[in-house]
Amino acid sequence: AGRGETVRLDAVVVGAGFGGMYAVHRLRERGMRIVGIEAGGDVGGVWYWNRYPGARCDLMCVDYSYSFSPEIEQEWTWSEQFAAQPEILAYANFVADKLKLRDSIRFNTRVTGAVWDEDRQLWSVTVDDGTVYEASYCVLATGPLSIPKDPEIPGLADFGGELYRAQKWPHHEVDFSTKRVGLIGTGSTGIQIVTEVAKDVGEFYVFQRTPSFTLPMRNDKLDPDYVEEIKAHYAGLRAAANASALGGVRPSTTRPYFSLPPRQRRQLMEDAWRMGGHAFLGTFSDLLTNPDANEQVAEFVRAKIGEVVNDPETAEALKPKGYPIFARRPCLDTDYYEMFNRPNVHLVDLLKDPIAEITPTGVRLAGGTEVALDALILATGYDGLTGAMMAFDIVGRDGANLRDKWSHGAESYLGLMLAGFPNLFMVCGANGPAALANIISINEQNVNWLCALLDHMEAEGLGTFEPTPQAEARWMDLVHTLAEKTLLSKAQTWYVGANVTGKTRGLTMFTGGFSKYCEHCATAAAGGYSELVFRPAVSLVEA
Ligand code: NA7
Repeated sequence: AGRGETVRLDAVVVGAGFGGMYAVHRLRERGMRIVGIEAGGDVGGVWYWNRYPGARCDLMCVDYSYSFSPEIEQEWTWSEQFAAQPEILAYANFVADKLKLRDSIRFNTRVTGAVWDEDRQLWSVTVDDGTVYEASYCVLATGPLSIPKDPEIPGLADFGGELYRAQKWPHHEVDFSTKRVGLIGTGSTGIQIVTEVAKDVGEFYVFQRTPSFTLPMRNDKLDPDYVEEIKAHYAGLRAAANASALGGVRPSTTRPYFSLPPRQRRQLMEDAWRMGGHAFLGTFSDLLTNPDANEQVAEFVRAKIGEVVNDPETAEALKPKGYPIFARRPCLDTDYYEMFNRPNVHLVDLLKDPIAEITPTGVRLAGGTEVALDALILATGYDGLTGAMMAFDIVGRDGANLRDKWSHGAESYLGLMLAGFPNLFMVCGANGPAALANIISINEQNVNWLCALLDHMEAEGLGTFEPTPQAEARWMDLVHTLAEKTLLSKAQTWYVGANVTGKTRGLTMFTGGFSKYCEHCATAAAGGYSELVFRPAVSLVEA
C-alpha cells in the first residue's frame, strides 16, 4: 500500500498488542483478507512501549500468557513467577515469529480515521500515510492503557533537563548514577520505577500526590521442575482460570473478614504479607464490599509501612489514607518502602506542598522550595479505557461520531460493540472486565466470541451486525448496578476517569468477574444473538 491508495479487505485490526495479535491470527485463520495497523515499531503493545526500569507484570506469567496454542505453551519457557518487560516482549516476539503475524501487520503506522459506509457495508479506515483500507469489519484492539497522560503542570514544556515518559521509554539503557532525578507519579508504574532507579542514582526525588498501597511481590525464579509441571497441566490451569473471577489461577475465599476471631484474621494477613503475590486475595471474601473489613486490612498494611520505613515523617506520608485498599489496583513491589531508607532517596509529599511549576532547571513547590533536577521522569498514567478510541474520528451510521456518543461516558454492549456502529468490534473495550481480570484471557475470549459471530453471519449470509440501543442500555444498567456494589468506585483513579480533566466520572468496567462476563457473552450468542440486529450482505462492487 502507498499514499492515497485504496485497499479492499475483509477486516482491519487496529493495534498489535496481545489483543490485536490474537485477532490477526484468528481472522487470518478464517481465510479473511486482513491488515493489522500498529503505531509502534513492532508487536507487544503496552510491553513494546513501556521499557522503563522496573517494568514488570503484576500477574503471574503462568496466567499472563496465551492459552490458545498448546504448542506455544510447550515451546516457551518462563524464567520468573512474575515476568519483567523484556521477557514479556520476547514472548510477544516469539509468538509473532511462530505465527508469522508480521506478514499481516503494518508497523509505525497510525489510524487517523474510520468511517462507516452504510450503502457499501464497509469501514473506510485511513492511516497516516494516506492509505485507505476498505473493510467489512473494523476490530479495535487499541488497549485500555495506551494513551499516556501528561500531568497538567505549568512549565512542563520548558524543562531543560532530560525528560522521560514511562510509556515512551527510550530503547537504550539510561544512566542515572550521577544525576539528580525527579519522578512524578506513584501509581503501579511509578512504584516500579522507584524500586529500580533508587538502586543506582545520584539523588532521587519522588513527587507523590496520592500514596498507593503496594504489597510484597516476593518474586522468584521458576524452578525447572515446577515449569515442567505447569507445562504438563496447562489445560487444567487454563480451565480453572476461565472459571474464575479474575481470569487467572489465584487464591480466593468465601470467608468474610468478621466471620473470624481477631487473632485468626491477624494471622491470615501476616501469612499473606509473608507469602506475597496475590495472597491477599485469599484472605477475606469481602475486601471490596465491606468498608469496615477493608479498613482493617488497610490499617494492617499501613502498620507494615511504619515498620519498614525508618523516618517517621516519611512513613506517615507513604501511608495511603482516605480511600479503600484495592480501590486502586495495588502494586506488587520488591522493596519499595525499603528504598526510602536510602539517604539519597527523598519523598516529596505534594499533599503538604504541591508542585507550583516545572522550571527549566527543576521543580518548584508552592511553598517556594526549588528542587534542581538533571532528569525528570513522568509516570502520570493514561487516559484509560476510552482514550485510544477517542484519539481519532470513528464515524458510524448517519455520521454519528463516537466522541459524541461517548461525550457523557462510554457506553457499549458487552464491552464489545456499539449501537449505531455496525461491524465495529472492540477487544477489551470499555464496560467489559478490562483492568479487573487477566487481559490476555479477556483478549482471547473476546476474539473467540467475534469469530463465532462471524461464523454465524457467514452461515446465514449476513453482512452487518450491531447491538440494539435497548441491548446496550440493558448492559449498561447491569454495569452500573454492579459498580455501585463495589468499593472500586470509591477512589479517584483512572478506573473512574478521575485523572483526566473533563472526563465523565464513573466506573465503566464490568465488575461481576471474568467467568460471569463469559457467561453473559455466551448467553448473548445462544439462540442466534437475539440482542443484535443483522442485515443481509449486499453484493459489493470491488474498489
Ligand atoms: P496511575 O495508576 O493512573 O498513576 C498515575 C500517578 O500519577 C498517580 O500517582 C497520580 O497521582 C500521579 N499524577 C498524575 N498527575 C499528577 C500531577 N499533576 N501531579 C502529581 N502527580 C500526578 O498510572 P500507572 O501508569 O501507574 O498505572 C496504570 C495501570 O497500569 C495500573 O492500574 C496497573 O493496571 C498497571 P494521583 O493519584 O492522581 O494523586
